[in-house]
Amino acid sequence: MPLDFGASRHGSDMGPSAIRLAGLREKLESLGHRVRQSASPVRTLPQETLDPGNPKAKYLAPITRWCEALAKEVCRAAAAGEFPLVLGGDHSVALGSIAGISAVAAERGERLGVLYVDAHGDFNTTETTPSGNIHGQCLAASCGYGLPQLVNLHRGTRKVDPANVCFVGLRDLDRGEKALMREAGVTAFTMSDIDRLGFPEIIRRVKAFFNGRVDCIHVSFDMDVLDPMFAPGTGIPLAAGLSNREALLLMEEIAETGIVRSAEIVEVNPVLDIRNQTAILAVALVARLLGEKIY
Ligand SMILES: [Mn+2]
Repeated sequence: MPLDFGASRHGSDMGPSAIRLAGLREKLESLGHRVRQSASPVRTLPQETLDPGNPKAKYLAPITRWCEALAKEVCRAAAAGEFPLVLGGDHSVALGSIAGISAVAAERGERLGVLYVDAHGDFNTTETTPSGNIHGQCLAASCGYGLPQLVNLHRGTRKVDPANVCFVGLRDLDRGEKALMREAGVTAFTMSDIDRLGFPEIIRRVKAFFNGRVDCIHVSFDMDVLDPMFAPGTGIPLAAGLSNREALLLMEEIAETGIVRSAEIVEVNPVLDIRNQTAILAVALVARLLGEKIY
């Protein structure tokens, strides 16, 4: 999903190419998976060619249009028994992927959970946003808060119950979004929790959180959750993040639940990267999520 309209720093529209060049298809095929489609189902325009419009929700019209197309494609793939793996793009693409997978879950009468691995909350609305960027509003909208154009995308209802959303790696929240997250009742394991309890205990709690609460999990992975030492190629790098080893282990362990049905990996920005290392790490993370074991 080569869409970077949700972020101020351009370049994550090249993320899917960078991830493909880092060997995604070869890695997945080496694990025994069959890759059905590696080209984007949508054709986007460069951000700089369009007018941002509403300063509190920049590029709202093109984002909703393209995320609608993405939702249809995710829905089609999941309904056909495929594993939709969305390559971002900035995090606003989550609006489309979560809309698509939630439609399939609802049809099957399944409860959807979201593992949101991100340094940021992405839980602003037009009332609280400091930047007007939609990648900072995408999870709030998926949970039913914010502009009706985003909340009602694809199917005119909330996509995921915030009580079924679990964060890992949070370390930077805007004041307004923090209040809304608390009110909504999302669960968060912050970097401080990780430092207090240790990562294995956090993983145990994440798995316990989903166990029995949901029937399927969507993994939404923002590369900025990683420490910039490991992932410099991302739009809003923030110090004191996850190590590559912690992130790889988290993917391996969440895969063990056996109920991960879809995922996205977002905010790979090759313009800011060093020798494509962020995309290379993205491929390694996806591989762990899709069954790779060291031994
Ligand atoms: Mn994000």
